[in-house]
This record gives sequence, C-alpha cells and structure tokens, in this order.
Amino acid sequence: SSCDIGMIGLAVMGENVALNMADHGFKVAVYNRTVQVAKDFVARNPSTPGGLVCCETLKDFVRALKKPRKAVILVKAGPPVDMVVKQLIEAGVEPDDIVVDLGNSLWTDTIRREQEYAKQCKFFGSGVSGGEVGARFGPSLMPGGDPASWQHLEPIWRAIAAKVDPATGKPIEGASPGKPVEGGVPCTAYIGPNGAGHYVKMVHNGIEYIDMQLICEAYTLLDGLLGMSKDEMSRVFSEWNSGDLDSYLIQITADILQQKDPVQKDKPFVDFVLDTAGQKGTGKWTSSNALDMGIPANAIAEAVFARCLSALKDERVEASKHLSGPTPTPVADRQGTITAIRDALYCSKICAYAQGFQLMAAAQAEYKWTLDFGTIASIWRGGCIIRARFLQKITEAYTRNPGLTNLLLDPYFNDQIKQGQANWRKVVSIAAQNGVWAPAFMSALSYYDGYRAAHLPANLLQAQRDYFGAHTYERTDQPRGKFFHLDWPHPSRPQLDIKGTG
Ligand code: 2AM
Repeated sequence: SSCDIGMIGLAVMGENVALNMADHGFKVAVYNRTVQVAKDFVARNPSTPGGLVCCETLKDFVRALKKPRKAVILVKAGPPVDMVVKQLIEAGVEPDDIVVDLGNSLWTDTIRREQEYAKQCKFFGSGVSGGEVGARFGPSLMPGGDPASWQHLEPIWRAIAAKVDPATGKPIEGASPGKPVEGGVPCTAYIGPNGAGHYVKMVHNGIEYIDMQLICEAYTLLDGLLGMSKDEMSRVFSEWNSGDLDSYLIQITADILQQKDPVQKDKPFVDFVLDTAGQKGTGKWTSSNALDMGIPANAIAEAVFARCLSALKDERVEASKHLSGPTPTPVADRQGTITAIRDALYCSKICAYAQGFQLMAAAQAEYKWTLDFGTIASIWRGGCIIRARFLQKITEAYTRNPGLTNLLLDPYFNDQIKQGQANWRKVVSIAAQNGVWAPAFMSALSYYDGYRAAHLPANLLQAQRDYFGAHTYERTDQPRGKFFHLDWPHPSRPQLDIKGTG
C-alpha cells in the first residue's frame, strides 16, 4: 500500500487526470476493466515524477492504496458507476475510504449514491471540466461531498487543478508533460455536500451550451448580414478576444475560422463540417431541471433546442425548398454592425450567466446547500471550457453583494447592458427582418425584457384560467394570498375562494 490515489477507468479523461496527478508527484494506482488498456498506458508512461502502478485486479488496486484509500472513478456516467463502486466494496474498500466519482454524473445520482454506500465507503462527487487538455494539465474541479473527505482530497485537487495568475485572473499556460505550472491560484474549491459539485458542473455545461450557441449566432450574422469571409471573421473574433469577451471559446473560434481544410485545400475547414450538432445530455439536464424548479433559464434551454433543430438536417433541407423568408439585404454600416453584434453577444451572455446563477440559487434552496457564487465563478476562470475574463466580474459582483438576487442587478452588469442594449435590440430586429436565425440572442433579450417588467400580461392569463377552469386569481386591490373566483355566467361580484385561500 504505497499509492497516494487510484484511478479506475482509463479512457482519455482518466488517463490524463492520472498523468496530471503523477506529474505532481503523487503515486497513482491505475485500473481498467480491459486490463490491457492499463498495461499499455503504464508502458507508454514509464517515468512520471510520482509513478503509475498498473493493477490487474480491483483487489490489487485496493491493496495498492494508502489509507484512507482514495479511489477515483472515471467511467461512463450511469449504471457503470454503481457497478464499479460495488466491485470496489467487494474488493475490500472500507467505510473510511473515499470513492470519488469524477465523471459527468447526474447530481441526484450522486446524492443517492452517497446515502446508498454510506456504510461501506465515503462516496464523493466531483465535477471536472476542461476537456482532454484540461484533464492533463489543469482542469477546473468542482468537488462535492463529506467535508472531512474533502480534507483528504484537497491537496491533490489543488495540485492538479488549473492555476490562474492572482494579479490578472488569467489562466497560467505553458504546462507540459512532467512540467506542471508552478504557483498561481488553483481552480478548485469545496462546493458543498453530496451532489453540489456535480450540480454546479452540470450548470457549467448548460452555460457552455449557450456560450457556444451565442458565438455561432454572431458568426451566422457576420456571414448573413455582412457577407464576411472566414478569415475576416477570424480577425473579428480575435479582436473581440482582447476585450470583455476575452475567453477560451472566442479564442478557439478565431482559430477554427482561419483553419483551412486539409482535404479541400485553401478552403475554410468549417465549410466542410456538417451542420448537425451532437449532445451528451448535460445541457438537457440543466434545462429540464430549470423546468422542474420553475426557473426561467430560457436562453440555456434555447441553446439545447438549437442543437436539436440543427440535428433535423434532412427535414430542414426539405423545408428550405418550401418555406419562404426574406432575402437578407447586406447591411451598409460594416463597422457599426460588427460592434452591434459584439454588444448583442455580450448582453446575451450576461443574461445567460444570470440564468445559470439563478438555477444554482434555486438548487441551493431546494437541497439546503450553501453555495458561494463568487468562488464558483472564480474556479471557472481557468481550466474549464467557459473560462473567461468575464468570470472575474461575476466574482466581483458577488463579493460586492453576496446576497445578490440576480446578476443583472449588479451595478457593473446593469451598466454594461445599459451601454449595449440599443445595439442588442438593433441586431435582434435586423436578424428578424432578414430572416437570420438568432434564437439565443432573441431568447436572452426576451428574458431581459420580462425580468425588468413590473407588470406582465399574466393578469389576463389568470383570468383565462379562472374562466375555463375556475383556477382562481389574486386581486390587485386585496392582499396577496387571497384567491377569488368570478362566477362567469353571473359576474355580479368576485367570490372569495375558500379552497384557494386555504
Ligand atoms: P473499458 O476500457 O474496459 O471499456 C470509458 O468508457 C471508460 O469507462 C473505459 O475505461 C471503460 O473501460 C470504462 N467502463 C465503462 N463501463 C464500465 C463498467 N461497467 N465497468 C468498468 N469500467 C467501465
């Protein structure tokens, strides 16, 4: 028993996290269901600073770990996680040992598993973001579970996490195999008990969906309204990347747009990528949880539906032959339009993040977690896919006011939208007039206009419900919580509804 930690599941994420740990001097036991995969992995990486120990059985794996044992599982989310935990228990894992699920698990599964296995081990859930490269050289890690278990994991999590420069808030780049970055603030912090880490990871992914969709809409508008070439667009995104929109996703977009296709020489690579998006489900989970909790995360859901619509490629091709729309007319004011699209993107992005944080606030109330929103934003500054300069502003907003009800109400964000909204509205209306698809820009704007409305037409809606279903309504001239019904065939006076009032 000499290993500091163990990794089960050696697909690319598992391998890279194991190598990341070994680079930081931790001795890592590795196990994979298909044993040859583990053997090959260790053979390919014979001399890491910490060392990798190939375990052919789970019994060997359990025996290889120092107590309290720390076993990380990185297998396909769902039933495989339970299979592996049960096998680990059979192989000798004890009640004080910590079994970490680092996969993209549904947070309710994590809550269930912690309880289900409580007598046999400390089950702990940690979100990880950053893709393959993040896993290898520094991901953002969102740990949730028993605080005492976190004490044991923390040194390892802090070591392997991405690091940001405390002065600039920007990720420290430049790690290479065997040479991790030194110093910096690690992009990990204890999120909360049981499923809190996986929940926050899920919301991160929901935000990632909308962040990507907004960029795609900007791209399609630059094309549809300005007829820009991919190289020109690449320069626009590079320029945006030096301002408020500075982020990993904008940067890779600039990079992608200047990429030439290796087969169809000298033509843009993106032009040969089929326009049908895939998805693995975390955006859908975020959106259906928003529906379950009654939180209007409409822009996040819009991004999921946008992927669904893109996937209906054959139907769209057919419909394009029958359904009419306006022919986009080129816009004359080129620079003004570019700036307007940038502003629309930034304002929409603020709304999208406001929705994500509203979701976490609602989940916190539902599960009695105490989430630190400023810290959550800060650990997303590096390592993860949504890393961005913008996150520093969110941390500052929650530092100014930890009880902030909505990001939109923070003075900085409020001011940013004040400055950008005329352009945002212009872009949405030009898109509508020209028949350019921009669902997330539009959805975000309608969230903004709905959220800032002291009065919505739901008075008529309640009247309709009372009319056809006697669903009752509250009155503006009576205290809240008193429910009335109008006897519609004989509307002489409103009746106080006893059932509704109770
Ligand atoms: P494999 O190499 O034996 O397929 C991603 O699929 C990773 O999860 C792989 O390392 C895979 O192991 C592992 N995995 C998937 N389902 C599993 C299961 N039911 N039990 C153990 N490992 C599993």
